[in-house]
Amino acid sequence: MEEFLNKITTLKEYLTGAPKRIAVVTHTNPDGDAIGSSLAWAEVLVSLGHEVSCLVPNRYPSFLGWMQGVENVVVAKESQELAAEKVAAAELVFIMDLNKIDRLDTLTEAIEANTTAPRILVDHHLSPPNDYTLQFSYPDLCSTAFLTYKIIEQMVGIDSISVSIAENLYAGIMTDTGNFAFSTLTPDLMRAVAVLLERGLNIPKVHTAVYDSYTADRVKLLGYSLCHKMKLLEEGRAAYLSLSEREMRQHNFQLGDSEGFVNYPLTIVGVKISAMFTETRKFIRVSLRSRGDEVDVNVFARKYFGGGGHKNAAGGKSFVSLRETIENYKKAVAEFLPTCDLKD
Ligand SMILES: [Mn+2]
Repeated sequence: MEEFLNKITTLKEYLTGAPKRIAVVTHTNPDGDAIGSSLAWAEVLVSLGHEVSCLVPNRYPSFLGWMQGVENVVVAKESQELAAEKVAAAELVFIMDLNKIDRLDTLTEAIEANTTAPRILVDHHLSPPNDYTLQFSYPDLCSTAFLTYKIIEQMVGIDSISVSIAENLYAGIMTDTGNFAFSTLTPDLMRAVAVLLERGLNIPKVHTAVYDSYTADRVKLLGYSLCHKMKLLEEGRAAYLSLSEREMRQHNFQLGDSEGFVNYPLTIVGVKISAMFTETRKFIRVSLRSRGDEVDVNVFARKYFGGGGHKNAAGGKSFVSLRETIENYKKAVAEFLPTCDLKD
């Protein structure tokens, strides 16, 4: 706690005095936590008088389109020049919900070219590289949105939380915890949610906006995936789903449509690890999920798919075909599960 407060003091020093141009950057394929924490933090910075731009490497999914401020987010893939300009002009850069800036596509170059702006990390992923000017790295926290809440609480106080800040933070917490179903759910987190409610959060509104906003194509793709593409392995202890580019095209796939599919196999009794493989033009995207302490998919992702993440949610990439990727997964779970302390 003392260490945290010392960091807040340093952060305050960066943010007092003359207004600054600030870039708030978050990860590729931005999710609810990435966008929610970025927008909430940006709103705080604006309220302190700063000029703030939120940047993402590629477009956020449409189920986040309701968030206040999201229309101003600069999508580097679509507005490359503007994004480069904003990063180049920044006097301070916040890196939200990721720890390695080499995973930001075209934004990586822009950030590295800006050698004068201090870089401040706000993140909950494991093993940050330790090369930030100031580093808020708390892998024990469920989400970057919760970490952002804690920073706001200490830096400017909870009275400065507006309805939109409350909603955006809640959306991040809700999505990163699977709607409070997994991850580190602490009394502290619930107290923070209570404060967000006091500040005007409407939980059903955010829940509906995020979870009941799918297209018919997306719901049909889920049905297709579960019915035809879900396979069980290792006597029902492991599962996977896969979607080829052709199958996604047939279902008018939109970015973000397969979000969350990987969680479904974990609703089957006995399944300890679930994987989802989606084919892109350049590689196979690998998403991994587990529940509880038995199977650490962060370790699994690092070992077999050159990726990482959290204990119960991780990801990686595979540069062989979809079929070979699935074969590799089968071998990997056969090798990995016996090393885990499985309770049944
Ligand atoms: Mn997150």
